[in-house]
Amino acid sequence: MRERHGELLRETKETSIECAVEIDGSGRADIDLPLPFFGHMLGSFVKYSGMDVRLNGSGDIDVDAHHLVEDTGLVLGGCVSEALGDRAGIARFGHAYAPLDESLVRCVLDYGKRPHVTYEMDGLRGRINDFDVTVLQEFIRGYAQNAGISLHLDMIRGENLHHIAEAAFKALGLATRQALAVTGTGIPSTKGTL
Ligand SMILES: [Mn+2]
Repeated sequence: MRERHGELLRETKETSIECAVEIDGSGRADIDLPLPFFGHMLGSFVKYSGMDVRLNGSGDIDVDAHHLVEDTGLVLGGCVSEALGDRAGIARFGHAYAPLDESLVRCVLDYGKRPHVTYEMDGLRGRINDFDVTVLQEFIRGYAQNAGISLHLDMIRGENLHHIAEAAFKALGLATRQALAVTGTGIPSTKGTL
């Protein structure tokens, strides 16, 4: 099988992000971001996705975390899309429930190049240290947009913000691992193209 590898460098006046992805990895995350909680969440996603991801990012976090979190999603999603090429042979669909103690989140997705996000995470509001966890939605949107996925993320229940967020990123990783598994040879679409 072709090596499924993607890399991107994106520099704007707001952020600078460099990223490399191996889809067929071992869940190794080498992440350097000035947002420790967000880095921890990305590490969870990567771990359960089975991909290897190296990502270095910096940006105008003195404004707020919004730009860097959103742009990290765009760049990581772009790397994954590049790595997947024409997406021949992938399972395409994936779904997972991830519990973390009292919290439970469900992720259902389709890597079929139809970007869409339904984000029903109403309990994920507040701050962890100085980090506003509502901004995690910007990562999800950016990632879905550039990875080309239709994504439904639903919080079933939860109390602790750290647990809710981490359950969401684990569910995204688990569902991604399923969807990107190579299970066939052809383009997984009745249209014959994605
Ligand atoms: Mn944790």
